[in-house]
Amino acid sequence: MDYRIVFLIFVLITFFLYRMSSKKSFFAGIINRQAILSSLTVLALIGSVISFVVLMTNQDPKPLIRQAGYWLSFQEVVSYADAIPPYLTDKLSVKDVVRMDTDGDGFREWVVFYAFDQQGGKMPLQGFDQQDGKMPVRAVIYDNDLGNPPLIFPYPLQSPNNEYLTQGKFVINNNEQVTSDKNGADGTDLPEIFIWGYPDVQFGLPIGTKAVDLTIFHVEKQTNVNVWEAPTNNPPRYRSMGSFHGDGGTDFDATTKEVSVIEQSEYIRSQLARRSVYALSSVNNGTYMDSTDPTKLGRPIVSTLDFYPDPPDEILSTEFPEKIVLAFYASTCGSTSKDLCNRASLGWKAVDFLAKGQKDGPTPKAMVAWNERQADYFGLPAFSGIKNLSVEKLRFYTEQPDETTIVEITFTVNNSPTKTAKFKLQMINGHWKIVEKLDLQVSALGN
Ligand SMILES: [Ca+2]
Ligand SMILES: [Ca+2]
Ligand SMILES: [Ca+2]
Repeated sequence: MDYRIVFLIFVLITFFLYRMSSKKSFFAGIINRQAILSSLTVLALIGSVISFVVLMTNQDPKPLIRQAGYWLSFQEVVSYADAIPPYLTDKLSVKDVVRMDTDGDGFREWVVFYAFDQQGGKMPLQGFDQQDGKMPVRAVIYDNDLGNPPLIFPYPLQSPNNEYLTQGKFVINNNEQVTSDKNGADGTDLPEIFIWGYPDVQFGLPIGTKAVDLTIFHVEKQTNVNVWEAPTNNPPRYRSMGSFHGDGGTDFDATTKEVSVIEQSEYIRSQLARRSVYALSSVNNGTYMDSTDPTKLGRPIVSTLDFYPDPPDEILSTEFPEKIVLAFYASTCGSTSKDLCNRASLGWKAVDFLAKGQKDGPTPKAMVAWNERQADYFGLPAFSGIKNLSVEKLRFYTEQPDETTIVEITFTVNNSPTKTAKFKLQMINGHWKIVEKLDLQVSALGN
């Protein structure tokens, strides 16, 4: 919940009621109109103050509300926070309890999110965030559909590598179908469970915030046909299908069922990022995991360095030489695809990224290769119609005083083995241009 919106609503109501109570004709004829409006104004004002305090201290009020409900019920409702035994309270706290029908039987299970303290320090007040909000979070679904009388039984939402699901803020939903099967109570196709993590979000969750973590769970069909029997979690009731982490964002495509992951940290200076796309693998039980090691993600169908979020409008004027090299290779693509060739539609011309040379001077070697159609000079099979272009690595060297620099690119194209090429670039009339290919051993430019 975004408490900024709650605060705004309370402030607006307060002002509205205050205005109303000062108008003579409003609610005419109602006895004690003034008294009613004044009480409402005071309530709205209290709401404004409380939501303001919540905003200022970045505390989640829901644990307090739950605790109040627990005491008001004479402690007869189940409180997951109070159910933690004393010897665990230092290490564990309840972050949230979500009521949600996770298995399609019409009953809303309890999804309890626990924060773990790994440092061994004292846990903050039950459910309250620490100031940086970064605590490993795990989740457990408590269900009541087996046993006589019913047992409230925990089914953990275990990530494939038994790691925590995220740190900090999270969202759970089951709005998406990843696999189609008959795993529901009466043979229906249950949607999968998504847990999105937002480790760096402090206040609520502003609309449009990109999730950093995503773990997807498949609900296994209830194998215990005798509802009187005690439940077990072997095999796991909720099986993880994939766990993704990308500091630049993690996204699920509802049409293709592909998950794309953006990793930004390596190339943050030039707004480049590694974009990886993971597809469901039919070999490994219809998950995203590796067929031989189910604790690891399978190989992505695409993994390339790319402009992030988009290339600059004036690509030729970029101040980052590595972007020029990346754009040169992208400009040789034939048609748009999910790899670096997703930039094919931009209409870049390969020759524009090459140095022309001085009038009457020698033609730079890269331009000679272009003129003589020697695509091989760049490690390319041709200068156009390239397919499956993925860039594994870009290395850039410090710029020299004479406005030259080196960029090294490691890439694959048309599914051929990985190649590495190193280029000298020069700033000419405010534009970085590729001058010539260098020996791979060269690590500095001479004069
Ligand atoms: Ca249910
Ligand atoms: Ca159930
Ligand atoms: Ca499904």
